Amino acid sequence: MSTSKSSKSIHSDAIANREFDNYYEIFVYSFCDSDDDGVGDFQGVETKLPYIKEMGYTGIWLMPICLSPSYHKYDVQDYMSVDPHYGTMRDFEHLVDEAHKLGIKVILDLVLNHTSDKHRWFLEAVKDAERGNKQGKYYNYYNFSDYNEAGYSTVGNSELFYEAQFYGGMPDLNLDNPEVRDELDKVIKFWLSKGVDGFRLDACTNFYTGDTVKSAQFVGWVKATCNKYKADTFIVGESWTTSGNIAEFYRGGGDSFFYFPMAKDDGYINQTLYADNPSDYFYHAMVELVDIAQGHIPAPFLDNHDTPRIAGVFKRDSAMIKFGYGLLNTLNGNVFTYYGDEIGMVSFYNDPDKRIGMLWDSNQKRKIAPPGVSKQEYVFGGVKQQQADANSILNYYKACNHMRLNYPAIALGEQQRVDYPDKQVLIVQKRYKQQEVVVVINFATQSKAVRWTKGGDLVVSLTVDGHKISMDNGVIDMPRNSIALIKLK
Ligand SMILES: [Ca+2]
Ligand SMILES: [Ca+2]
Repeated sequence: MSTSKSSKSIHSDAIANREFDNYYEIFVYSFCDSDDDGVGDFQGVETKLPYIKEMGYTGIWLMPICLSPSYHKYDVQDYMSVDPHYGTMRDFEHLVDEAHKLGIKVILDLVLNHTSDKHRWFLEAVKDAERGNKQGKYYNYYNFSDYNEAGYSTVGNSELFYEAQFYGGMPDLNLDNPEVRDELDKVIKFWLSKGVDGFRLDACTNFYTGDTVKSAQFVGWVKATCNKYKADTFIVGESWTTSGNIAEFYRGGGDSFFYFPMAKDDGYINQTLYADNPSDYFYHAMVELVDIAQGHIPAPFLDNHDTPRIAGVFKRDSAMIKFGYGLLNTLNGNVFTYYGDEIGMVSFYNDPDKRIGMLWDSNQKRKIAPPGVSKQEYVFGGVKQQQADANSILNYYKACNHMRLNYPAIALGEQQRVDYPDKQVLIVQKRYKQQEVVVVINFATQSKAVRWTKGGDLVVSLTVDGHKISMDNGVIDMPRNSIALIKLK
């Protein structure tokens, strides 16, 4: 891996003016443990902000931080608190302030579809239900039924049922109830007043299960609510569904939705590596991503805390891991990266395995392990070791992130394919404002001499094995699985 221009400097002007972000998803529990009690915390994240900035991430998404009976905290017990395992509210506010000083935005995971069954509202609702008080205030915060329907659970030993699409410990809120909307309005206002820059909305397809239009409108309501309290918030929805449904979500008024068809083993990026005609296949994905977003912000990614880690999908092959991330970073929009992927962390069988401790140093004695971990293994070494290796996965990730920051046309530009008579080579021109760049991709596992007669400067070379890209006399000499960025103007 090498870059022909220094990728070290992110110009502060560029941060102030940037219209897109490189987001980094953090599970606070497993990221960095400042007091060595076995659980990561806000102060731990704060100590790693300079690392996050240096890597070229300009925003962090914190998985849920509110008081919760679970380790993952997707079942909220009190929306206006922080879980004491992670620290105090003061610690959180300090983290947000320090992030902002470094030009890093902070968005929070907001779980509005359901609460914990330990939430006060649900405890009161169950009392109402058991008394048969169907007019009760809290009874109507949830969706009770006399019939056991799909996605419903039983109240105690009664013959009453409540909607819980995930499991009984996560009762779905009645989002049609104006009183519930008022409560959630207060929650949104509360966190925006703490300085956060937006939210990742959990479980968007379940807001109104089976009704994408209503679910999308609810996301639009969240965005409108944010607008009441703060300008320039960013809302990204978990839309684990088809491209058609994601298009429907974009019509509801949210800013951005995760593009699941790009991610995972069956997603476009991994499938590109096996396609007969990778250039056609991948260009189709580049265009579809933008078309589906309909002028809003695409949100491509490879994996997250719910999916197998991408290093395993790419068969623990460092060349494939690098190239896959390189392809991701040629796409428009706000790219999301799951913590630990930059060192090639792998996952195994269950959810906790996908959320193990970040490895800061191969020699660190204590490795964070969330409850229920079945297997914990680190294949490519820790951050410290990979920082020292110019050809590490980490340094490739860093080069990709800085490429996006230095050339906004990649994230924001209009795309146009340049014809080329080799299906293993894709050439795409991207134009944004005064900037014009050309992305050249060699999908082949052997080197290619690519004809290029339109000139420009070779400004970024992303290679997987330490070989360099060169451009001379109308030919770009591209090693296997390499990506070149040429700046026209
Ligand atoms: Ca701790
Ligand atoms: Ca729901």
